[in-house]
Amino acid sequence: MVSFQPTLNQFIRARQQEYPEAVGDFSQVMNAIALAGKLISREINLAGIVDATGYTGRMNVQGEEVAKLDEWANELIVDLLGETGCVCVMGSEEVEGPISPPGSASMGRYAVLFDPVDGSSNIDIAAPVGTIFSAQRRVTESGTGHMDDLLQPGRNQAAAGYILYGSSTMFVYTTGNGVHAFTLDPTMGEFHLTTEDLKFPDKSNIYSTNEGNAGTWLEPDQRWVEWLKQNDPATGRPYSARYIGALVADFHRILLKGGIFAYPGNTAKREGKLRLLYECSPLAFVAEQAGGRATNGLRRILDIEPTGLHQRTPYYLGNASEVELVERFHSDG
Ligand code: FBP
Repeated sequence: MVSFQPTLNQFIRARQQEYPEAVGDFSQVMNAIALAGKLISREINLAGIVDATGYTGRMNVQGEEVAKLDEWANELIVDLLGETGCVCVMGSEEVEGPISPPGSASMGRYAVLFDPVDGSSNIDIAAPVGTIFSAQRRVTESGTGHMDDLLQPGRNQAAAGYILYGSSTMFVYTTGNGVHAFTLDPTMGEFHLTTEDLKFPDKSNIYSTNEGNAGTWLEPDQRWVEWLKQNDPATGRPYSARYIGALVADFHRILLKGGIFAYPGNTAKREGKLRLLYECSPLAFVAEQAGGRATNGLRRILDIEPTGLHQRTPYYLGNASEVELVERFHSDG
């Protein structure tokens, strides 16, 4: 038997035995997301050639300029998920309201949330970007899906993960049974397993945050970041600062090298910038499955009851010890 690393499809099929009730919908949803990832990876690599850089001139529901690739990738993911017939409703960073797949395709069992191109301001400088996704079983009985199927606390996620478009294209996901990472072989067009059951390393003195905002942060965050920078080798300080400006890429480094990513709130925007449902919850699920932790400074991200599709939250995730440290700064007030 010729040995090679199993493909994503083979790995999901092999693990399907863990779910006796499985009928194949889940693997169809994951395969649609993986296919979207391969196509987006190619488009990003050729961005300057295929005129995929720059902006559409439109603003999205977040009040942000829409990059051409944001729009293209959003439509691609909606189409591919819609075609599976397994998805009853979708929520995207790029679209104000719930997205219903056409016709009977909207009767599916899964509700899917996604950020088509995370960190899209990095596209034009050829720096890493990502796609973030989260799938949960519907809560409404039948028929076309509904906002209620999307507005579920993160602990209800059936699967979550991201695709990183960096020096290589990675697919990282969890279904609540560990975190598994795959690398795209563009010559074969296949994601191959590279790490099974990924765990945060123990060592962790890297912090990743836009410290340029520190002047408007709330006092506990200002004290926390000053503490990280003091010179005290006994406690591994000063920490090293690393920031790419794309959540997926900054999180992937923290997952492999250890440390903490933070996007605090500030005096003007106490809720911060990052979106709970399609940025923070999915990566929080991955972080917890890798032995880490994710909070808003006071509360577990996966226990926050969502009230709006595009709601934001202060965000801290990484090694459990590092997140607990920043929580102590917040609870000391
Ligand atoms: P989008 O690009 O999907 O809107 O994501 C938001 C984001 O770019 C994150 O990826 C990143 O962590 C953060 O915003 C960067 O914000 P800032 O430029 O304020 O540091």
